[in-house]
Amino acid sequence: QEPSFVPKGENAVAFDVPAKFLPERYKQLGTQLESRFGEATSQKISLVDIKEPNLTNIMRLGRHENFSLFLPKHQNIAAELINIFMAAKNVDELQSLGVYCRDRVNPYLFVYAFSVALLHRPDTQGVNPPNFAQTFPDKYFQSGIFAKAREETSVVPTGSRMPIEIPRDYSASDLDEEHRVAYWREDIGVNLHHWHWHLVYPTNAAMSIVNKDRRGELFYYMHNQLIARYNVERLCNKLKRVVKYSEFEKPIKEAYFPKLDSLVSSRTYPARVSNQVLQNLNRQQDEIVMDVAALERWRDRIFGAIHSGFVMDRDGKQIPLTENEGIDVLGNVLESTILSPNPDFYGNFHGMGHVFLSYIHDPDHRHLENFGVMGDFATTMRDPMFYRWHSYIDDIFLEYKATLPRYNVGQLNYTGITVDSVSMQGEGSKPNEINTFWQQSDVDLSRGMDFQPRGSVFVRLTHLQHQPYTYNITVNNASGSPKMGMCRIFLAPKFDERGNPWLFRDQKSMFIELDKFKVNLKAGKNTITRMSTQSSVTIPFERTFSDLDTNRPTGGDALAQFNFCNCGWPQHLLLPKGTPEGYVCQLFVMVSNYDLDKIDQDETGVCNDAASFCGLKDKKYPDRRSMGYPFDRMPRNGVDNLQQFLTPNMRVQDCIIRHNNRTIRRKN
Ligand code: CUO
Repeated sequence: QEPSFVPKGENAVAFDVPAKFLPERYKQLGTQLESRFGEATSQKISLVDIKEPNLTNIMRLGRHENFSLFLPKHQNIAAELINIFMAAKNVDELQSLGVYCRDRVNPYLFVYAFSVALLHRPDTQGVNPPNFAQTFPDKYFQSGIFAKAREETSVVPTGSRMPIEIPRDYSASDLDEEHRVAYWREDIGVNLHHWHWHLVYPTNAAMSIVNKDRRGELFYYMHNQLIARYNVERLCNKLKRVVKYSEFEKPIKEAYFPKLDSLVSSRTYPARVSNQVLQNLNRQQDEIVMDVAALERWRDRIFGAIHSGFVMDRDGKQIPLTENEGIDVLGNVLESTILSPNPDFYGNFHGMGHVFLSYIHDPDHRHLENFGVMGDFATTMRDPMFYRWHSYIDDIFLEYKATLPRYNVGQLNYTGITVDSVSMQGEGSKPNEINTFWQQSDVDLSRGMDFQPRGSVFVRLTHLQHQPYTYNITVNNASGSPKMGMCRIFLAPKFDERGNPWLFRDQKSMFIELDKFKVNLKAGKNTITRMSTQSSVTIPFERTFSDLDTNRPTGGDALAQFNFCNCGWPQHLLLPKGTPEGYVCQLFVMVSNYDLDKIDQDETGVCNDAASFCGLKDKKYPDRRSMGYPFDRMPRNGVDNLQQFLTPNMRVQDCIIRHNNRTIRRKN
């Protein structure tokens, strides 16, 4: 009799696993495993026979190690496993390969590589794996809750179980001023978005997977927006903008104690105490032997490329950094990806920065410690150092952007089109005044807790939320004929940390994108209304939180491409927190000439709701302009402030974001 493995859950489905698929240890246990796992099975899936893949290199990463996509060793292993899954001739073979590998290779690695394959194989479009935060809750929730969850599931029957509440302040206290924005850094939606973005845009895999339209530029822009959003959030919490981390010999004052345990490696994510200094790395086991000086060398060469206007490829040929495509090249150089024209010369600046910071507590492995949260895409945004490091990355991109020609009035204006008024209207609120508050939502943990009694167990977490609102925009089209425009909505604080109005050159880096959409303008007056939930930056609230098992769309085109669909900023953080007294922002709306913006392609399809940050699946980025337009460049001569920047097709409106410090429970 052949044994079966059963995924968890009451209506479990089991694979009928041929004996030769089983790892050696389990082969001996055959029928005993059947009785251990087989009892709740309601359906069995048989598997086709396959030629066993060679996993020798892949298994150099142990089953119980942590997995980091920043480490070149792990990247190469992941690329190899992705290739194995991509090469499967059909879905049946892929399924067999999945079962075969699942019990041999590292679980994080497996889920990553399998997800990338599902996302990129033409025959698995519409497959919907479970929410990553449910598969690996240890990367998203503080470690203390798992013992409680075990207790709850062991003692209390399903139906009577109470959600386990995660307090808002668990990773530090207010003695640490950086903790004021921990609610944002540790938000589940923020960290899920970041994980999914890097899943959609890997640095190392087959060329056909990595080489997506403008992916280097999107690396710049998406992370540029993360920094802008973090800075606005800091200002709302009376913190100054984040200070870039560029002096590698200086102690790092920001400490971080993540309070996360890896359930796979049974280790705590190491902490970083205050005043650590970057050290040379000598970790043989991770195949990382590198001096801090390498980072400095790469940095200097990248600045050299920016100022000379070209990068040099492997053969010494100059690749000019052109006005439109230069940022894309630079993005791939800096990140760095296999698209970098010369990885030996420009190195792996961004990725190795993550690695150096993630090993700062044990640079030569003498304590046998693993990497900290900075070494993992799923956790790195929790750490204050993520923002200091990415501010530096952003600064390098902005240094490059400052070399580009500035937009003249003709490149900004849309002749004949005037934006007459704009406003934000929350339900039951005064115009241009939006409220934020705390909300509690529940997430089911049970999928990520193997070998436990069955049934759901929920955690209840508290996150920021804003009231839904609508933009009302009136536009006059004096051209005499119908026109099409691209409506671009941004928001920035009205004042700097000192309460002074901004210089445009500083404020432009504080504008966060809220939405971007096409508008049809008839001749004469037009009124545009758009809901906050329609934002091109965010995914719907439900997609961050719900158990996708019970909410998955069904049938044909409605089937969501999960991994892609879950790339997107969380709707509940579309707006910054604001302040109790009312934080003054400037809402900016521009209607640009669609003839110059449009990409000729069919844009219908699923998962196109967060295109600003994530692009469109298998399509071109749906906006021809430089990402961040019109704020991506230095202003033309004579423009010192936002008012001077405006052309008739733009409009600014003051608005207030008011934080109400009460907590509301979301109904499930
Ligand atoms: Cu997203 Cu540094 O790129 O983490």
